[in-house]
Amino acid sequence: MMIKRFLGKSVTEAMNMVKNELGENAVILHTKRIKSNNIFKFWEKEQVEILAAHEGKQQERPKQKSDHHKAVKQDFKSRIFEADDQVGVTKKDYNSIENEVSNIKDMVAEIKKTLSGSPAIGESGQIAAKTLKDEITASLRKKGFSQELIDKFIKSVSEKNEITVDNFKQLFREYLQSELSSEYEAFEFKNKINVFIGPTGVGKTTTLAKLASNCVLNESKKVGFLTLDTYRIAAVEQLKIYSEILNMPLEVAYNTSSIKESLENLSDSDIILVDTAGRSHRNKMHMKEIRRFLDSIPEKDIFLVISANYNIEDISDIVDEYNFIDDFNIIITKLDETSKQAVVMNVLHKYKRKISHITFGQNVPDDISGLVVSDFIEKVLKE
Ligand SMILES: Nc1nc2c(ncn2[C@@H]2O[C@H](COP(=O)(O)OP(=O)(O)OP(=O)(O)O)[C@@H](O)[C@H]2O)c(=O)[nH]1
Ligand SMILES: [Mg+2]
Repeated sequence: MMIKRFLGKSVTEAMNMVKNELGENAVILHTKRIKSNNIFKFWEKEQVEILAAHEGKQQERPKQKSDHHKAVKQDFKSRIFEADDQVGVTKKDYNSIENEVSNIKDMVAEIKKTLSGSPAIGESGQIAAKTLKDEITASLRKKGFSQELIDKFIKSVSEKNEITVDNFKQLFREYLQSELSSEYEAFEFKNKINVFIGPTGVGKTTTLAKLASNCVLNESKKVGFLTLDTYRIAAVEQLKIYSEILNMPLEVAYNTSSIKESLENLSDSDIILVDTAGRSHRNKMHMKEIRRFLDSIPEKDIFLVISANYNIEDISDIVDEYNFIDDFNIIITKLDETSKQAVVMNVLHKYKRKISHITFGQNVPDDISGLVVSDFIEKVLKE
């Protein structure tokens, strides 16, 4: 018979030592808790001493789990409980030790994941808040959403909900649907006179031709053109071609004082579409001139035409320069030329002004439509 003394920090540890050295069939002779003598280990208040015996050679551990293994394990556990009874450790204590060990294992696994650089996703699917915020920001920026819109979304939503990897897309969808007015009214001209303004080359004349064609072809309206763009020789020619194809009258006003007369010449039209020269919003002289001719046109609706190719900072500069006008619609052109369709949401989110139309190609009259915000949100989120 072989008798040996084992010292462990806990019953589990001491029993593991017994098991490793003497095997599963060792006999526990005596178990007790003892105080540590080492003054440097004063926090280790107690140790567990087990005196165990085994007949014959040290037992070889079974290599694979089997029924035999389970039976031995069961036997082993019941021996521990017997031993524990002697030192005053109950079955409940043993379970709580087991739980604690398993909690520590989980914590270590989570720390390992964090240190290895991958996001620490816990059992609930939650992700470390900062990492998640960065990931959301990166994926929405890629789609073209502005930083301002993303920040407002994260701030407003995280006050009410816990954002997780799984729910963030749905929360973002709900945020856009509630923040961006999604009431759709089919577009119709409310005023007889409609003026199109905006930077150079954004598609003002082309958009005006698309709208005129739709009025003539679909609504059988009488449309007249007035152009104030006499800066480029080709500008009047461009509108003349459309007016001839559509059989519509065209007036050219060379200065502000002739605008009144030109409008009178078009008085029997149902709708008058006024084209203007592209003007830089950064040029004070140009902006003054726009104010002057807008003042000289009576009751009218104004459409600010902006290209989707601009970034939100440029768009902000443009819209801010035109903020002297109380009310204007925005038309966003050239959506076919950008992968960042979210520009439409950025504008709606920032300005709360109506986007009356979007255009997506050079074809007159097909490549234009009204904006159904809710449908557009779905389209952008799917891409
Ligand atoms: N891809 C694309 N091109 C467009 C769109 N709308 C207009 N264009 C093109 O953009 C170019 C400029 O269009 P215009 O209508 O002359 O632009 P504008 O704003 O009147 O230009 P200015 O009068 O010089 O200020 C033309 O080649 C158009 O065919 C669009 O929605 N998509
Ligand atoms: Mg033009």
